Amino acid sequence: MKLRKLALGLSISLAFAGASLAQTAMKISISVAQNSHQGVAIDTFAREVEKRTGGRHKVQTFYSGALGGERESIEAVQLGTQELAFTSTGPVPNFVPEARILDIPFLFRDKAHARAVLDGPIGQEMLTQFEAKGFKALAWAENGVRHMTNSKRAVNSPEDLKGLKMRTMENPVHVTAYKGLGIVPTPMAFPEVFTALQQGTVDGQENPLSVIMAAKFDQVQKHLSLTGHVYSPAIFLMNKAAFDKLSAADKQAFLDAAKEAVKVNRARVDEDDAKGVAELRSKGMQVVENVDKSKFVATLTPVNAEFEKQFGKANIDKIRNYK
Ligand code: EAX
Repeated sequence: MKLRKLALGLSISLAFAGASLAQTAMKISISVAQNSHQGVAIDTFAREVEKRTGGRHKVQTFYSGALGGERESIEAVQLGTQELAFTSTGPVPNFVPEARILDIPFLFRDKAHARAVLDGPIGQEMLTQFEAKGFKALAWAENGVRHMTNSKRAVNSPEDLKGLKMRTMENPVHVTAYKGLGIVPTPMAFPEVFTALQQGTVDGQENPLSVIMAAKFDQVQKHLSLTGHVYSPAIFLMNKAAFDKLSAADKQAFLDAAKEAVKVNRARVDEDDAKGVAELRSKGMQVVENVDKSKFVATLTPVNAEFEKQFGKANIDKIRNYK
């Protein structure tokens, strides 16, 4: 017993000695809880960075918007006050407008299509466009397919959305599209959403099942509709100067760590999608599973024409038709 305690004490002090040898820990943050598809992503990333750099680099993880919302985290990474962030693409277009195209509603057929585009030449080329804005984009990851929740009524078709006040991300594409669906959009940072729903400042919000569960929105929302209206990418962002300072081997280690994290992140999204409806029902939500998406697509026709003008129809078609 005594020996084991001694051994334990020794290994703890060794661990601390190791930590002091490491360079100061970098920070990475997410806006949702640790027990989530994003939590497993940054936890895996932190572990892999440490392992792959022989403990020379440590990454400290922050959850639930402890360092601010996603827009603030991207700003901090751009400024270099925070080295890393894992964020949905929600606020990204405010920094890298080229990324706007990814958040167009009904752009992707399904997750497999989206993952193929992001991992293929279109997505990889877009990652390089972050560099001019002071970021090293390490990898695309996943937030998930977004669905709508609200406290007022079951949503079966776009008519049911008329006049619903919904929190949206701070994303110009979402705001435009949701207006086109008849929603009254209220852009808001994620850490404020639970309270806004609870107090009735807004009637609803939209997010992937992974986020709805992690944020416990079932406690403040009665209705869920599987609208699947937007595929929501996520991204690992690093301050470019911090990345450039790394040795070539460590650069590769960070990129590989992000890749490993993406695998775990996507697997968790799939798991959440598979069990989400049953779990949210068991918590009391009323779920409309079979939503006629063609009605939503039809309602968005004028909005889509606008997007085609703004982003180029050829660019949108390139993504739509990617195999
Ligand atoms: O990244 O702001 C949002 O609705 C995001 O989907 C959420 O914070 C997860």
